[in-house]
Amino acid sequence: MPNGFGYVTKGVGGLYTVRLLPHDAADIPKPYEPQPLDGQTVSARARNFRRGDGLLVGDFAEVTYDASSYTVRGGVATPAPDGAGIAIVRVLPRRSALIRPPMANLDLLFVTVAAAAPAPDLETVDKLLCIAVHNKIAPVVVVNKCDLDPAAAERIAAIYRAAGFPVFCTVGATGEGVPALADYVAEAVPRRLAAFAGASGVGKSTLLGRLFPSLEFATGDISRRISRGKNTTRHVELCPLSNAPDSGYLADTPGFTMLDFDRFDFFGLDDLPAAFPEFSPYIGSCRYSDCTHTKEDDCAVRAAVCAGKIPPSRHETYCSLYAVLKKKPRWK
Ligand SMILES: Nc1nc2c(ncn2[C@@H]2O[C@H](COP(=O)(O)OP(=O)(O)O)[C@@H](O)[C@H]2O)c(=O)[nH]1
Ligand SMILES: [Mg+2]
Ligand SMILES: [Zn+2]
Repeated sequence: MPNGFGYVTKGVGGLYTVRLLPHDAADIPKPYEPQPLDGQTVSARARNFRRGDGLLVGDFAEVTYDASSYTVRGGVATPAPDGAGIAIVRVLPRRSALIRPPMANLDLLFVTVAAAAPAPDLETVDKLLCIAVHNKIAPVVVVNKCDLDPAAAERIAAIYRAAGFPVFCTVGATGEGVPALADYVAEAVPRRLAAFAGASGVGKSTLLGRLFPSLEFATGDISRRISRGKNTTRHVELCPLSNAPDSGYLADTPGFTMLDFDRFDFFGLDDLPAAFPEFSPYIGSCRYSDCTHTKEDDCAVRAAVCAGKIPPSRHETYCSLYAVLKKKPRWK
């Protein structure tokens, strides 16, 4: 049976979209013979997955199909639009897998926050950054809507610069600051998977639209103009940056507030200190070897906070996550 390999770019109601690589793409496991649908984007259903083995957008998958699943005209094969006869039969090992946003193989996460409207929620920013760091996904901070409160934008940017993250300040609405972000994306995203995440309304879709005018991202803006209800991002969808087989992918994600460490197993208590990279120079220099870095005397992390080397808001998030994770049953 013909087969093919590619990234799952979308999955809605059990129907997945897979962008099959051309037969000569480096990422296809060898040996591999050219197949009719190589290089095409197909709809497919998942088959033979054990229950609970959910597929994620970003998974690198193998599909198989039979001759009834495509039509040939003028030597070009066109896949069935409803995915009939095309099945995802295997997922290749993941580089990473996230619950929020629900994606596999992410390499970069652009954590987006607005200077105002919605009011900046730094705990959510910190949680997303922790999840990225823990999963070895390169974190980037984007402070958008800088026009609405330039002073707040500068305060937020200073916190994350001090913590050692790359930070970009933008105005999605006018494009201010977007070229520097575009340069970073052009440098970092090819051959990789990246996503924009952050609370609803911070301007993720607007920024993506600025970065890639040819791609379509649903923004809050458009909905009002065409006035047919809310037109916001509902699903994670990977957008290829070009038609090249080694093109990178960028995903818009729905805004979410469900970064509940109590409910979800993002990581355990033992993993918490390492999820704050700016703590690392101090860990090991505390008075007590089992220091929790929350309230002990002679804690080198707390001393660094007092000395202005670690932003206080970062340590506050650490302490609140510590309290939540401590109450959970031990991470297996
Ligand atoms: N003032 C201002 N408004 C913005 C900016 N960026 C986006 N917006 C607006 O904020 C609203 C939400 O944007 P959207 O991209 O849908 O946010 P998302 O939910 O994060 O994808 C829209 O009405 C945008 O026009 C900005 O930099 N400044
Ligand atoms: Mg959106
Ligand atoms: Zn300590």
